Amino acid sequence: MKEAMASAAAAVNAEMDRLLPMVDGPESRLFEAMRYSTLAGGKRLRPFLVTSTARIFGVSPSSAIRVAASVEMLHTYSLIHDDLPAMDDDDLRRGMPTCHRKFDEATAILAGDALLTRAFEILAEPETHADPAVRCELVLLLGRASGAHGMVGGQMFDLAAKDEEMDMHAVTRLQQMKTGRLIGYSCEAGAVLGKAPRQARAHVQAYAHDLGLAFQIVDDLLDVEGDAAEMGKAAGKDADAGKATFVSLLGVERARAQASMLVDQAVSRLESFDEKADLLRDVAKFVLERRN
Ligand code: GRG
Repeated sequence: MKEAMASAAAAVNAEMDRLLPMVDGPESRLFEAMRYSTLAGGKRLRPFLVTSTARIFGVSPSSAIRVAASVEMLHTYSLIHDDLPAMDDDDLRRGMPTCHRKFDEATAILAGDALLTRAFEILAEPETHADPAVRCELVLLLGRASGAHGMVGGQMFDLAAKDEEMDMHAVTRLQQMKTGRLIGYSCEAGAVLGKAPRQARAHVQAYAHDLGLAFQIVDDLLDVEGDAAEMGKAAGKDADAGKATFVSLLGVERARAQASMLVDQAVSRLESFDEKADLLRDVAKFVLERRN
Protein backbone atom coordinates (compact mmCIF):
# COMPACT_ATOMS: atom_id res chain seq x y z
CA MET A 1 0.00 0.00 0.00
CA LYS A 2 2.82 2.37 0.92
CA GLU A 3 4.40 1.74 -2.48
CA ALA A 4 1.12 2.24 -4.33
CA MET A 5 0.53 5.53 -2.50
CA ALA A 6 4.09 6.71 -3.05
CA SER A 7 3.96 5.98 -6.76
CA ALA A 8 0.54 7.69 -7.12
CA ALA A 9 1.89 10.68 -5.17
CA ALA A 10 4.92 10.92 -7.48
CA ALA A 11 2.63 10.87 -10.52
CA VAL A 12 0.35 13.59 -9.17
CA ASN A 13 3.35 15.70 -8.09
CA ALA A 14 4.77 15.53 -11.62
CA GLU A 15 1.38 16.49 -13.07
CA MET A 16 0.97 19.46 -10.69
CA ASP A 17 4.50 20.57 -11.51
CA ARG A 18 3.52 20.52 -15.20
CA LEU A 19 0.15 22.24 -14.65
CA LEU A 20 1.64 25.02 -12.49
CA PRO A 21 4.67 26.26 -14.46
CA MET A 22 6.69 29.17 -13.07
CA VAL A 23 6.30 32.47 -14.88
CA ASP A 24 8.57 35.49 -14.97
CA GLY A 25 7.42 39.02 -14.29
CA PRO A 26 5.85 40.95 -11.43
CA GLU A 27 3.44 38.08 -10.62
CA SER A 28 6.22 35.47 -10.27
CA ARG A 29 5.99 35.56 -6.44
CA LEU A 30 2.41 34.29 -6.71
CA PHE A 31 3.51 31.27 -8.76
CA GLU A 32 6.35 30.63 -6.34
CA ALA A 33 3.88 30.55 -3.42
CA MET A 34 1.41 28.32 -5.30
CA ARG A 35 4.17 25.85 -6.12
CA TYR A 36 5.68 26.04 -2.62
CA SER A 37 2.47 24.95 -0.92
CA THR A 38 1.27 22.52 -3.56
CA LEU A 39 4.52 20.64 -4.01
CA ALA A 40 5.32 20.66 -0.28
CA GLY A 41 4.26 17.09 0.40
CA GLY A 42 1.17 15.75 2.09
CA LYS A 43 -0.39 12.33 1.81
CA ARG A 44 -2.08 12.99 -1.54
CA LEU A 45 -5.10 11.04 -0.27
CA ARG A 46 -7.68 12.80 -2.44
CA PRO A 47 -5.69 12.29 -5.68
CA PHE A 48 -5.23 8.64 -4.69
CA LEU A 49 -9.00 8.27 -4.30
CA VAL A 50 -9.57 9.81 -7.74
CA THR A 51 -7.11 7.55 -9.55
CA SER A 52 -8.08 4.41 -7.60
CA THR A 53 -11.78 4.89 -8.34
CA ALA A 54 -11.04 5.80 -11.97
CA ARG A 55 -9.14 2.50 -12.29
CA ILE A 56 -12.30 0.52 -11.45
CA PHE A 57 -14.12 2.16 -14.34
CA GLY A 58 -11.34 1.90 -16.93
CA VAL A 59 -10.61 5.63 -17.14
CA SER A 60 -7.51 6.68 -19.07
CA PRO A 61 -4.67 7.50 -16.66
CA SER A 62 -4.06 10.86 -18.40
CA SER A 63 -7.63 11.99 -17.60
CA ALA A 64 -7.59 10.68 -14.04
CA ILE A 65 -4.29 12.32 -13.14
CA ARG A 66 -5.52 15.75 -14.24
CA VAL A 67 -8.60 15.45 -12.04
CA ALA A 68 -6.39 14.17 -9.22
CA ALA A 69 -4.08 17.20 -9.59
CA SER A 70 -7.06 19.54 -9.70
CA VAL A 71 -8.56 18.30 -6.40
CA GLU A 72 -5.17 18.44 -4.67
CA MET A 73 -4.79 22.08 -5.76
CA LEU A 74 -8.20 22.88 -4.31
CA HIS A 75 -7.34 21.03 -1.10
CA THR A 76 -4.05 22.96 -0.86
CA TYR A 77 -5.92 26.26 -1.23
CA SER A 78 -8.12 25.27 1.72
CA LEU A 79 -5.07 24.49 3.85
CA ILE A 80 -3.35 27.80 2.95
CA HIS A 81 -6.45 29.78 3.89
CA ASP A 82 -7.14 27.68 6.99
CA ASP A 83 -3.62 28.47 8.27
CA LEU A 84 -4.04 32.27 7.92
CA PRO A 85 -4.05 34.49 11.03
CA ALA A 86 -7.77 35.20 10.50
CA MET A 87 -8.50 31.45 10.76
CA ASP A 88 -6.29 28.95 12.59
CA ASP A 89 -3.15 31.09 12.61
CA ASP A 90 -0.71 28.21 12.14
CA ASP A 91 3.05 28.41 11.60
CA LEU A 92 3.66 24.89 10.36
CA ARG A 93 2.03 22.82 7.65
CA ARG A 94 3.33 19.60 6.11
CA GLY A 95 6.47 20.09 8.21
CA MET A 96 7.29 23.46 6.64
CA PRO A 97 6.47 27.09 7.38
CA THR A 98 2.89 27.88 6.33
CA CYS A 99 2.45 29.89 3.14
CA HIS A 100 1.84 33.22 4.90
CA ARG A 101 4.88 32.63 7.13
CA LYS A 102 7.15 31.78 4.20
CA PHE A 103 5.82 34.59 2.00
CA ASP A 104 3.32 37.07 3.50
CA GLU A 105 -0.39 37.18 4.19
CA ALA A 106 -1.47 38.88 0.98
CA THR A 107 0.56 36.46 -1.14
CA ALA A 108 -0.89 33.48 0.74
CA ILE A 109 -4.47 34.70 0.17
CA LEU A 110 -3.76 35.17 -3.52
CA ALA A 111 -1.96 31.82 -3.85
CA GLY A 112 -5.02 30.12 -2.36
CA ASP A 113 -7.35 32.04 -4.67
CA ALA A 114 -5.27 31.15 -7.72
CA LEU A 115 -5.08 27.44 -6.81
CA LEU A 116 -8.84 27.32 -6.34
CA THR A 117 -9.39 28.93 -9.72
CA ARG A 118 -6.81 26.77 -11.47
CA ALA A 119 -8.52 23.63 -10.13
CA PHE A 120 -11.74 24.48 -11.98
CA GLU A 121 -9.86 25.64 -15.08
CA ILE A 122 -8.13 22.24 -15.33
CA LEU A 123 -11.46 20.40 -15.11
CA ALA A 124 -12.91 22.52 -17.92
CA GLU A 125 -9.94 22.00 -20.26
CA PRO A 126 -10.60 19.55 -23.14
CA GLU A 127 -7.56 17.42 -22.17
CA THR A 128 -9.43 16.34 -19.02
CA HIS A 129 -12.10 14.41 -20.94
CA ALA A 130 -13.26 14.32 -24.55
CA ASP A 131 -16.92 14.66 -23.52
CA PRO A 132 -17.86 18.23 -22.46
CA ALA A 133 -20.80 16.85 -20.42
CA VAL A 134 -18.36 14.92 -18.24
CA ARG A 135 -16.17 17.99 -17.75
CA CYS A 136 -19.22 20.07 -16.90
CA GLU A 137 -20.40 17.52 -14.33
CA LEU A 138 -16.99 17.49 -12.66
CA VAL A 139 -17.07 21.29 -12.40
CA LEU A 140 -20.58 21.15 -10.92
CA LEU A 141 -19.74 18.43 -8.38
CA LEU A 142 -16.50 20.12 -7.28
CA GLY A 143 -18.34 23.42 -6.86
CA ARG A 144 -20.98 21.75 -4.72
CA ALA A 145 -18.47 19.85 -2.62
CA SER A 146 -16.14 22.77 -1.97
CA GLY A 147 -18.47 25.78 -1.80
CA ALA A 148 -20.93 27.26 0.68
CA HIS A 149 -22.91 24.02 1.00
CA GLY A 150 -19.72 21.98 1.38
CA MET A 151 -16.18 22.71 2.55
CA VAL A 152 -16.40 26.52 2.84
CA GLY A 153 -19.77 26.27 4.59
CA GLY A 154 -18.23 23.70 6.93
CA GLN A 155 -15.39 26.09 7.73
CA MET A 156 -17.92 28.84 8.56
CA PHE A 157 -19.86 26.35 10.72
CA ASP A 158 -16.59 25.51 12.49
CA LEU A 159 -15.80 29.18 13.19
CA ALA A 160 -19.36 29.83 14.39
CA ALA A 161 -19.30 26.74 16.60
CA LYS A 162 -16.28 27.77 18.66
CA ASP A 163 -17.38 28.02 22.29
CA GLU A 164 -20.78 26.48 21.41
CA GLU A 165 -22.10 23.22 22.81
CA MET A 166 -22.30 20.69 20.00
CA ASP A 167 -23.79 17.20 19.98
CA MET A 168 -22.83 14.25 17.76
CA HIS A 169 -25.33 15.25 15.10
CA ALA A 170 -23.85 18.76 14.82
CA VAL A 171 -20.23 17.57 14.83
CA THR A 172 -21.01 14.95 12.19
CA ARG A 173 -22.72 17.51 9.94
CA LEU A 174 -19.89 20.01 10.38
CA GLN A 175 -17.20 17.47 9.53
CA GLN A 176 -19.20 16.02 6.67
CA MET A 177 -19.30 19.50 5.11
CA LYS A 178 -15.77 20.56 5.96
CA THR A 179 -13.87 17.39 5.07
CA GLY A 180 -16.26 14.66 3.96
CA ARG A 181 -17.67 16.37 0.89
CA LEU A 182 -14.28 16.77 -0.81
CA ILE A 183 -13.36 13.18 -0.04
CA GLY A 184 -16.74 12.17 -1.49
CA TYR A 185 -16.08 14.22 -4.62
CA SER A 186 -12.66 12.62 -5.06
CA CYS A 187 -14.23 9.16 -5.23
CA GLU A 188 -17.22 10.20 -7.30
CA ALA A 189 -15.01 12.00 -9.84
CA GLY A 190 -13.42 8.67 -10.86
CA ALA A 191 -16.90 7.23 -11.44
CA VAL A 192 -18.00 10.31 -13.43
CA LEU A 193 -14.90 10.10 -15.64
CA GLY A 194 -15.70 6.44 -16.34
CA LYS A 195 -19.42 7.12 -16.93
CA ALA A 196 -20.18 4.50 -14.28
CA PRO A 197 -23.72 3.09 -14.05
CA ARG A 198 -25.97 4.67 -11.44
CA GLN A 199 -25.82 1.70 -9.06
CA ALA A 200 -22.02 1.51 -9.12
CA ARG A 201 -21.83 5.23 -8.49
CA ALA A 202 -24.12 4.88 -5.46
CA HIS A 203 -21.79 2.20 -4.02
CA VAL A 204 -18.80 4.51 -4.48
CA GLN A 205 -20.69 7.38 -2.82
CA ALA A 206 -21.60 5.20 0.16
CA TYR A 207 -17.98 4.06 0.49
CA ALA A 208 -16.76 7.67 0.38
CA HIS A 209 -19.29 8.79 2.97
CA ASP A 210 -18.09 6.22 5.52
CA LEU A 211 -14.44 6.79 4.65
CA GLY A 212 -14.77 10.57 5.05
CA LEU A 213 -16.22 10.21 8.53
CA ALA A 214 -13.58 7.67 9.56
CA PHE A 215 -10.88 10.02 8.22
CA GLN A 216 -12.16 12.87 10.38
CA ILE A 217 -12.48 10.74 13.52
CA VAL A 218 -8.86 9.64 13.04
CA ASP A 219 -7.91 13.30 12.52
CA ASP A 220 -9.49 14.12 15.87
CA LEU A 221 -7.67 11.19 17.50
CA LEU A 222 -4.36 12.38 16.04
CA ASP A 223 -4.98 15.85 17.41
CA VAL A 224 -5.10 14.26 20.87
CA GLU A 225 -2.57 11.47 20.55
CA GLY A 226 -0.47 12.33 17.51
CA ASP A 227 3.11 13.49 17.40
CA ALA A 228 3.54 17.04 16.03
CA ALA A 229 6.85 16.16 14.35
CA GLU A 230 5.35 13.12 12.62
CA MET A 231 2.26 15.11 11.55
CA GLY A 232 4.21 18.15 10.37
CA LYS A 233 1.73 20.47 12.12
CA ALA A 234 0.75 21.45 15.63
CA ALA A 235 -1.14 18.92 17.79
CA GLY A 236 -3.65 19.54 20.57
CA LYS A 237 -5.25 22.48 18.79
CA ASP A 238 -8.83 21.27 19.20
CA ALA A 239 -8.62 20.90 22.96
CA ASP A 240 -6.79 24.24 23.27
CA ALA A 241 -9.59 25.90 21.30
CA GLY A 242 -12.25 24.13 23.40
CA LYS A 243 -13.72 22.57 20.25
CA ALA A 244 -16.25 19.75 20.36
CA THR A 245 -14.83 16.83 18.36
CA PHE A 246 -15.65 13.15 17.95
CA VAL A 247 -13.05 12.44 20.62
CA SER A 248 -14.33 15.02 23.10
CA LEU A 249 -17.85 13.61 22.67
CA LEU A 250 -17.10 9.88 22.53
CA GLY A 251 -13.77 9.53 24.32
CA VAL A 252 -10.68 7.97 22.74
CA GLU A 253 -11.72 4.31 22.88
CA ARG A 254 -15.22 4.72 21.49
CA ALA A 255 -13.98 7.11 18.81
CA ARG A 256 -11.39 4.55 17.70
CA ALA A 257 -14.03 1.79 17.65
CA GLN A 258 -16.36 4.02 15.63
CA ALA A 259 -13.65 4.77 13.07
CA SER A 260 -12.86 1.07 12.76
CA MET A 261 -16.54 0.20 12.29
CA LEU A 262 -16.87 2.88 9.60
CA VAL A 263 -13.84 1.57 7.73
CA ASP A 264 -15.28 -1.98 7.75
CA GLN A 265 -18.58 -0.59 6.53
CA ALA A 266 -16.83 1.42 3.79
CA VAL A 267 -15.08 -1.73 2.56
CA SER A 268 -18.35 -3.67 2.58
CA ARG A 269 -19.84 -1.06 0.21
CA LEU A 270 -17.40 -2.30 -2.45
CA GLU A 271 -18.65 -5.90 -2.44
CA SER A 272 -19.96 -5.77 -5.98
CA PHE A 273 -16.58 -4.70 -7.41
CA ASP A 274 -13.79 -7.12 -8.35
CA GLU A 275 -10.10 -6.86 -7.48
CA LYS A 276 -9.85 -3.58 -9.39
CA ALA A 277 -11.30 -2.02 -6.20
CA ASP A 278 -8.51 -3.43 -3.99
CA LEU A 279 -6.70 -0.08 -3.80
CA LEU A 280 -9.87 1.49 -2.39
CA ARG A 281 -10.18 -1.38 0.11
CA ASP A 282 -6.55 -0.95 1.17
CA VAL A 283 -6.64 2.83 1.42
CA ALA A 284 -9.58 2.57 3.83
CA LYS A 285 -7.32 0.59 6.17
CA PHE A 286 -4.54 3.12 5.66
CA VAL A 287 -6.91 5.90 6.78
CA LEU A 288 -7.46 4.05 10.04
CA GLU A 289 -3.79 3.44 10.72
CA ARG A 290 -2.33 6.72 9.51
CA ARG A 291 0.03 8.64 11.79
CA ASN A 292 -0.12 11.97 9.97
C1 GRG B 1 -10.37 27.90 4.60
C2 GRG B 1 -12.03 27.61 2.72
C3 GRG B 1 -11.31 27.04 3.85
C4 GRG B 1 -11.54 25.78 4.18
C5 GRG B 1 -10.77 25.08 5.16
C6 GRG B 1 -10.41 21.52 5.00
C7 GRG B 1 -10.36 22.79 5.76
C8 GRG B 1 -11.40 23.78 5.46
C9 GRG B 1 -9.39 23.05 6.65
C10 GRG B 1 -8.30 22.14 6.99
C11 GRG B 1 -8.16 22.10 8.46
C12 GRG B 1 -8.13 20.75 8.97
C13 GRG B 1 -6.91 20.39 9.70
C14 GRG B 1 -9.15 19.93 8.78
C15 GRG B 1 -9.19 18.57 9.30
C16 GRG B 1 -9.08 17.49 8.26
C17 GRG B 1 -8.17 17.84 7.16
C18 GRG B 1 -8.79 18.36 5.94
C19 GRG B 1 -6.87 17.65 7.30
C20 GRG B 1 -5.88 17.94 6.25
O1 GRG B 1 -5.96 17.00 5.21
P1 GRG B 1 -4.87 15.87 5.03
O2 GRG B 1 -4.66 15.14 6.33
O3 GRG B 1 -3.59 16.76 4.73
O4 GRG B 1 -5.24 15.02 3.86
P2 GRG B 1 -2.36 16.48 3.76
O5 GRG B 1 -1.31 17.49 4.20
O6 GRG B 1 -1.89 15.08 3.92
O7 GRG B 1 -2.84 16.78 2.37
